[in-house]
Amino acid sequence: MFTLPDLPYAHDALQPYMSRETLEYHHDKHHLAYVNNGNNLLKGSEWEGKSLEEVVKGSFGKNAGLFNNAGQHYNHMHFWKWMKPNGGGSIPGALEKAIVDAFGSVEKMKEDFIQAGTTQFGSGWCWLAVRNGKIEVAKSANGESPLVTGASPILGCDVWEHSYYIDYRNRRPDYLKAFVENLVNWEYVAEMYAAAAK
Ligand code: MN3
Repeated sequence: MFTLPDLPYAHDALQPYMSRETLEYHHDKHHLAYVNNGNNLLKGSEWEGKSLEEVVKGSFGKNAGLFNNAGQHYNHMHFWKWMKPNGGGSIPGALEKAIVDAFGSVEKMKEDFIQAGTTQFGSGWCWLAVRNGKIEVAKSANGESPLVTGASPILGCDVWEHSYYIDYRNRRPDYLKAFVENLVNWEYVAEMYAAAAK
């Protein structure tokens, strides 16, 4: 069964970059709907009792309703932890080195990440993911993630309008810039990198 995790900070803790109102809708209503719909669709399916990652990978291309909700549950479970108050800032050493190896510089990685989020047409996500030990930028539609292309997500930004329209209206690039510069919890990204690069 899927359950809605508490936010790891107060609803107003990410202001002014992400408002209390956005988190009240996004976490308390949107994420809850993915959890409830996912549980209803999981019941009696061949994926009942499997881990969330197994449900996401297994249902992709086979059960669109379950995949959409399980995929979004997986994405949002991490999304809350990929942010923190006073985020952005310095990147832990081993992760920073891997980023520089892959992109040439941290600045280039940020540029490519923001570009991916800006050019994702319609709803979706932009990503940093590890594939064969190397970090890459990706984008995906709707509830998809690098999990379904055989890579391991280590950072994702939700570019569905529900994630930014209250605070940024149509200015998605400004939202992405604020996410990268002021919200990312790089310690959590480094944890996921360490697990994925093993
Ligand atoms: Mn969302």
